[in-house]
Amino acid sequence: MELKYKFPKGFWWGAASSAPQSEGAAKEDGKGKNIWDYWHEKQPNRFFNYIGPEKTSDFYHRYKEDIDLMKELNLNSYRTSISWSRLIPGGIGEVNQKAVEFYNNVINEMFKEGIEPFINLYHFDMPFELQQIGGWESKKVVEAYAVYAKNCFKLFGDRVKRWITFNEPIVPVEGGYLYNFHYPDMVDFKKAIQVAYNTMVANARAIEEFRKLKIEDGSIGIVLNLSPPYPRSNNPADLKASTIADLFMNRSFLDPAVKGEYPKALVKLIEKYNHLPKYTEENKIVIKNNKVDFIGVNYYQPRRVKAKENLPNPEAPFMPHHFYDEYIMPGRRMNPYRGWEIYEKGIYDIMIDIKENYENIPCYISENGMGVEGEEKYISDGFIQDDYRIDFIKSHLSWLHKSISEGCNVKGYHLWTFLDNWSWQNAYKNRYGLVALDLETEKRTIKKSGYWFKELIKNNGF
Ligand code: BGP
Repeated sequence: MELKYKFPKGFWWGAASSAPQSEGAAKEDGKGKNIWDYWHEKQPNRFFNYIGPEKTSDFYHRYKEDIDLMKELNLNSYRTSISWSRLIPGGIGEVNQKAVEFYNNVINEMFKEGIEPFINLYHFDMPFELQQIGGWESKKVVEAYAVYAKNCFKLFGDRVKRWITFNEPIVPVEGGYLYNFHYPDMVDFKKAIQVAYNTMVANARAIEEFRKLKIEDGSIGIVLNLSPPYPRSNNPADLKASTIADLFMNRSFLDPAVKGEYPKALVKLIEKYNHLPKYTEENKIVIKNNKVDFIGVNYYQPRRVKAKENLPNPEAPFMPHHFYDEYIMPGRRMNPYRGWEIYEKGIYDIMIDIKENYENIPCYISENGMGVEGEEKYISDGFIQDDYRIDFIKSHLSWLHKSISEGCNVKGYHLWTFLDNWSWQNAYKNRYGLVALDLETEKRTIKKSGYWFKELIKNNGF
């Protein structure tokens, strides 16, 4: 068969998920509470149809069945995370042996089936006790994370070679401290900046511990949700708005992770408004000396911006949106269920940026996907005919392919996600999987996209 898009040999084809979104068993075998367990207990109304993280798709008990299915779909790699509150209930102290047994079983089973595990240490799931002492605002939590990370490397690093410190570290900052979609549900720019900074100190501390252990063939990276900002026009005011959005939303994590320092323009801007975080010389040095080996890029939607239309209310809480407005481009194509624009070229623009401005550091697409509500209506012949998802993947892959042909150092593509999973406040509203989950029976059924993905991997292209 003549393929239009052939990918490099050894390309990582797989999918991503996370512990809190798939494991369930939130109260079993000694697992401690994390902020999601707590928030759902206190305010179940914040979650779509009141569904919380206690059940989800039950990977804790069904991991064998799921890994079998991954193999059936030819996945050669898969990212999930370790739940900090499962491994170390309370976040500090003794390691929970039941959790060690579970993660060992998962990792061994994946290797047995020829699927390489990519293990992420933190996917939005702060142990509740640590949130009570300030979460990422607290230096003590940063150190507890470094200890937790070291434990993970020691326990599983003999087999796991690809480690990730954080998934989308900007999201808990936005969700928890600015825009009300994660616990602790605060609106406080100063805290947001401190949390963002401390997360990057924690990232560097974990990398420092990782390097000390000299794990053979091991590499460690970070997963960032990036999008080049697209200004409404070339008007200088729109361009300025776009540059500032870029500093806040992309460079704020990309630069310290890859270059070991923050962009000067960002520091200057935050300083001007008197919001610099507390830091020590030691923090600066640890960030400088501990850079990532690779970047995972999560890409779902572009960010379009324009100059502010109205002066911000001087009494309203300070926000990054003090400097720019979101721009709703006429004629944009939308995924109406998630409310996200679909713009495939974004994936290419990000890769070119990494190539040109970040020394072409190895990277891969660590998430990309399409969440759709009410997919049952597309069932025919007993399974979901999700041609829209196949089209979505194809069109993104074609732009990714173009970036590779222009020399970008792209190692793989992981779809969000393998099996319909629990999505934070949206719970099971939008389904992203290659495999459908029946919430009542827990039955798994491969969708048309799953069969297509299987062929894609088999052919290493389409
Ligand atoms: C990313 C997260 C994932 C996943 C995905 C889909 O930001 O890393 O955890 O949830 O987005 O988004 P959502 O679940 O909000 O629809």
